[in-house]
Amino acid sequence: MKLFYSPGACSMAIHTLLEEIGKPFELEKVNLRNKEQFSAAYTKLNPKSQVPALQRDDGSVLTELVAIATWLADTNPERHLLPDDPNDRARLYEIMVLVNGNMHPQGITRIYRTDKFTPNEADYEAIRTRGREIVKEGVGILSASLRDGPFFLDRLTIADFVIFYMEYWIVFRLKWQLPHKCAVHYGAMMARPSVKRALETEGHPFQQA
Ligand SMILES: N[C@@H](CCC(=O)N[C@@H](CS)C(=O)NCC(=O)O)C(=O)O
Repeated sequence: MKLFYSPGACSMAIHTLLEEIGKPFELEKVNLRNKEQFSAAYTKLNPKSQVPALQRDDGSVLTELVAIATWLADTNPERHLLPDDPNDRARLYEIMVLVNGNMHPQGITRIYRTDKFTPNEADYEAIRTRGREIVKEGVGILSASLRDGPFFLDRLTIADFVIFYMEYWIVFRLKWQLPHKCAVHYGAMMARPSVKRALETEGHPFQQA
């Protein structure tokens, strides 16, 4: 199994999850700054030109981090990373979609990849302001959705790895203070050996900036 990732990108959710599962995997870096996601070799693998992408042992490639996380949880049932209870499952997808389907593509992307929203540089500041508002609204919902802690449900699940990458960006990219419940969640994730290993491998992205 091989994870195509970029240091500090949302692929961090899958990288940390693979470390948590603890089975062997390979890593291949796709340097987004150098536009390697658009190379012929990579687009053949993932026509969306994005990370993460997971190449499985049969050669097939899975994209979309929520789908990859779900597949990893389902194929490693002994780790109990996905609940059976329909209500818990629904809540899990509700929060993962908030983070990965709204805060990231509508908020963070507006702030850091403003060019995706307009060709007109004069509009950049207004778009970035709206991006910050979207992330802020999302953090409010996320914080209200967390229990007293430390995890999203009463035990570690795939949602925690998805929430974590957003918290990491809020801390090290936006340099905002996390609300209390998010800070507790973030602290618990940062303390996990799996997360430490993944961050070490990725070179602690954004932490020196
Ligand atoms: N919907 C995709 C989004 C992945 C995504 O946006 N990845 C970003 C990095 S955080 C990327 O590869 N960006 C490269 C680009 O847009 O050029 C997922 O959930 O996996």
